[in-house]
Amino acid sequence: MDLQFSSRSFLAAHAPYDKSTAVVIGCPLDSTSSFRSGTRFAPQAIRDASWGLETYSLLSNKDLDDLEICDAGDILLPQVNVEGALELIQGYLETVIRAKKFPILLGGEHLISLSAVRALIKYYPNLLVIQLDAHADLRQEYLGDILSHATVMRRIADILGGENICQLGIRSGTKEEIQAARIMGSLAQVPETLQRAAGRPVYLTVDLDVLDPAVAPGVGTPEPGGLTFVECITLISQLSSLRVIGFDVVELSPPYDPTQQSVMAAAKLIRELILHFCPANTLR
Ligand SMILES: [Mn+2]
Repeated sequence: MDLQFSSRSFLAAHAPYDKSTAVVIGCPLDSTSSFRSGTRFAPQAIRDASWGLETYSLLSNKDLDDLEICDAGDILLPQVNVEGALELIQGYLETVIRAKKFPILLGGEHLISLSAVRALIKYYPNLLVIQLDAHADLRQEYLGDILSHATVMRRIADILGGENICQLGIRSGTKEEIQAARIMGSLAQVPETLQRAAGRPVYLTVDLDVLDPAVAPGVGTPEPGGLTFVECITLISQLSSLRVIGFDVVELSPPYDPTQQSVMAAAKLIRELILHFCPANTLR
């Protein structure tokens, strides 16, 4: 008899670290949420919900069981010392990158993407970031903080230059943010994104609020007028030719959705992102 047990890991992510080609890392940072907190509960909620899915995807005709994924668990983070938490996440990520493993970050609030970029830029100087999000996140500062989920893409632009960011799905921002985005040229459509990202290492950050609140109401800052689930998957599959070297999914806030449809959407989105972008057996 083939004994099978569920676990607290993400679906099918049961490879030992040493043998894995991809690593799931929970980053439950939940410090600067301005409207609705609760993202610290997201990584484990996503893992638990993922067991409601199949490892095989009809959408991509691929199976998680064919990949060597390790779920490393959640990083123990300080919640008040934001810069300290960001440095900690960066350190973990650098270890994973040096081991040539594909990082899969489960947020947490959007600020964790800054740690990812700070780590990746050391190894991929030609890095381009693609952001799927309702919000531009380009404020210079928010409520007196320069480090915030509302400023994260501005901090990333400070590192990479705004021309190395492609923002998709944006439907909210201040006049100043949108002006800044236009000057940087970061607001992009898919064809332009493909052109700019061709041949370059790409980090993909997916804020779950890019989905419509009817699909995913359990997020920190829901914004009406978003993508359907199918539209979001279609968008991701249009990016599948790109050399994505890691991704995060952020801003899920499970306490705001007792129906759990938001966490199921997040888990399925992550399954598809893994199947689209994780290397099969060879490390890259
Ligand atoms: Mn965001």
